[in-house]
Amino acid sequence: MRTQFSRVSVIGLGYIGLPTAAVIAARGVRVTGVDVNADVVEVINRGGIHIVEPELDLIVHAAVSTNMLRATTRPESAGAFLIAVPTPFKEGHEPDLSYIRAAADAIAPVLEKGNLVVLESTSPVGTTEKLARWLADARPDLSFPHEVGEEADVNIAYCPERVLPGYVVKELVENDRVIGGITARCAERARDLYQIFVEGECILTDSRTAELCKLTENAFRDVNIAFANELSFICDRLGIDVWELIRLANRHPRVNILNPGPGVGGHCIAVDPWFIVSSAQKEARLIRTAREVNDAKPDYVVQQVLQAAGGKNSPSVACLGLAFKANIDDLRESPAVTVVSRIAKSIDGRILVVEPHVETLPRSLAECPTVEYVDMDTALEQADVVVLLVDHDEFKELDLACLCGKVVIDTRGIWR
Ligand code: SAJ
Repeated sequence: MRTQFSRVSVIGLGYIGLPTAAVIAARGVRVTGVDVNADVVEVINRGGIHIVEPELDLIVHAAVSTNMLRATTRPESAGAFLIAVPTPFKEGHEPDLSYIRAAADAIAPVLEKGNLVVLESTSPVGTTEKLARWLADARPDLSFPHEVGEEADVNIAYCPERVLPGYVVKELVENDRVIGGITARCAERARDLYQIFVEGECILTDSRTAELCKLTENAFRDVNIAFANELSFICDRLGIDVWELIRLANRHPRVNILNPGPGVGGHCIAVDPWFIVSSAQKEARLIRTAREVNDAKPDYVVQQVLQAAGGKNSPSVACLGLAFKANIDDLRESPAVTVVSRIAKSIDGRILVVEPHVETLPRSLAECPTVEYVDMDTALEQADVVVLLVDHDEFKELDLACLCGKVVIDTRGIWR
């Protein structure tokens, strides 16, 4: 692959950084991956991976064994730096930019004239300009685009990741990318970097628009899921089957309602809309309300379970699924975990958890004395109440005769 970047450095080797590093390396460009976690660095340098994502093990192993990818804890000089570190929120749903700040501090000493720095982390509007200011403060000997425009020694751009967990390797290559430069030249240089591995279209804009674009995509989905969840509340009040309602409404050619569930989980959709709310408090009314509607759903499910279990002495409740969505093992910000832990706090019976995608309970649940990790047969044999929390394929294939005589709460509508 002919490119102006003879070496690319990826800062943060997590769910996005590691696959990106491996895909670039697979195109014949040398990649240095940087992570603060020495254990992660060691696993990768042995050709292994520390996260679960289909196909990732193969491409990382190939990249490391051909010496195209090497991991380290300290940044080294490179032609381009791609930052993919987390941006969680702090108290009061305010964005926490400390990982980006730490990445800036780490790469500043090795920056050189002619470098490109691209931020991929989901970020509130204005973060890329902040990154430029942090780098400029650390390196007064270099010029930066927010000060001198197109003449800058270092180019800086924002290019958000948009990949769906479970399909990362495919979507990294195939999805279109929105690339926002602090100047037009910054965006063009970043496009040259992404064209090494992206087969989708690379569309150029400014950094602030690209930042809001990423947040908008996830807020759009959150608002649409909130609409579906609100319909589930309305239907319960009116004695109507929400799944039947949505199926019928979606027969309209311009209506496409998403699915209600036990709440919205994961580290993206439940977080990113708050970055819009925090920067435009007064204006972002719908986006804030959607977050509140979705966040209210786990407690609503808990109340349904308590009601169902109400008449029984020490009821046993089977909870099917812990992951934040179907067919993955990721429990981060999972509404299913929240529901299970709140049920455990509210009833004195046994809580029988089935999750075919993990081997043990997460610590927060293992600490609850009434929560047990069991297989499906045990759960269905012993439970009085069955709560379906995740639409895993294993649960879809269940013979519904097993549910006979139980009170069933199906939060995903797969057993209708
Ligand atoms: N969910 C519902 N009902 C639905 C769809 C989803 O309750 O109809 C729930 C899921 O069960 C899950 C949550 O929403 O708990 C989020 O799942 P998801 O599949 O909608 O999204 P993520 O978090 O896996 O990935 C999203 C994607 N963004 C969009 O689809 C706009 C992905 O493309 C982004 O790259 C990713 O966020 C990210 O990293 O930002």
